[in-house]
This record gives sequence, structure tokens and C-alpha cells, in this order.
Amino acid sequence: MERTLVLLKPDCLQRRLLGRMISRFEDKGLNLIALKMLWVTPELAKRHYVEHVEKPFYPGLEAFITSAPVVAIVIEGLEAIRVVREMLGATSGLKAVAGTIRGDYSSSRQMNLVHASDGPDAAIREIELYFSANEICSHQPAVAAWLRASDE
Ligand code: 3AN
Repeated sequence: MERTLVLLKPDCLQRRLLGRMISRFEDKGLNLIALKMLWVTPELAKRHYVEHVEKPFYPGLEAFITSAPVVAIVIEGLEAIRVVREMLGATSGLKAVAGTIRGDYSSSRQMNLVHASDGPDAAIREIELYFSANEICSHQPAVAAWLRASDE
């Protein structure tokens, strides 16, 4: 099992798409094990986007991610990091393939609705940025036996 950090960004909240995005992850059979709404502060934005802080587009990215609340979610599942990234599609909604979240709902590179960790190290780092250990609600989903065979 892998865990990944998903953020439903300010455009997702303002466009009233939170429920639909959560449904897509639930429909896939992924397990939501932590969830909260919060304002990303400039300090948290700099820690989250540490690899982008020096880039010319960072001020606009920070202004966007701090402009309205976000919903942070920890998602668990088999190969969840890759599976969720593929569900999101390419960074730009203009390039993302139809059927992906960004392909279906976004026409923007910045307002691309959902963030997800891009690898195992990022997942650990980002989950720790948004959640303390006692906020992770691990559980055995009752539907698990109907999502895949026991040897998968
Ligand atoms: P992803 O969200 O697909 O992991 P990243 O991590 O490369 O994409 O970029 C994080 C965010 O930074 C993007 N969602 C976008 O808002 C912004 N961003 C990335 N690259 C650019 C760029 N070249 N110009 C403007 N904004 C960018």
C-alpha cells in the first residue's frame, strides 16, 4: 500500500468541484484516510513548493494557492502515487488527456484544480507538511473484498 498527498486547490473549492473530485478517488477504489480544509499560508506554500520558490512563476503560484481554502487529503491504495498522478493528467489542463481530472475540468496550467505527490519521497514530505500522525485515520474499508482479488 502507498500513501499520497492530494490537495484540492482554491479553484476547485471556488468552482464547487470538491465533491466531484473526492468522488473520482472514491469511485476508483482508493481509500481516503485523512482530510481537512485549511488556508495555505505563504510560509506553507514556500515549504510545499520548495523546488519552485526561485522560479519566475513562483509569486503567482503562491498568490493562487493562498487565495482561498484548500482541502488536503491523504489517499491510500496499491500504487496510489502513480495511480493518482495518472488520474490528474498533465500539469496543463490544455495538454491533459480527456478522461483525466485536468483534461475534463481545467483549461489552465495554474488553475489545474488538484495537486498530488509526484513520488515516494514527496509523498512522505508532503503528508508530514499537512497532517500530524494522529490525524491519519487508517482503517480497513469494508468494500475491499469487492475491489480486487485477494492475491492482487
Ligand atoms: P504538478 O502540479 O503537475 O505536479 P508541478 O509540480 O510541476 O506540477 O507544478 C506545480 C504548480 O506550479 C503547477 N500546478 C502550476 O500552477 C505551477 N507551474 C509549474 N510550471 C509552471 C510554469 N512553467 N509556469 C507557470 N506555472 C507553473
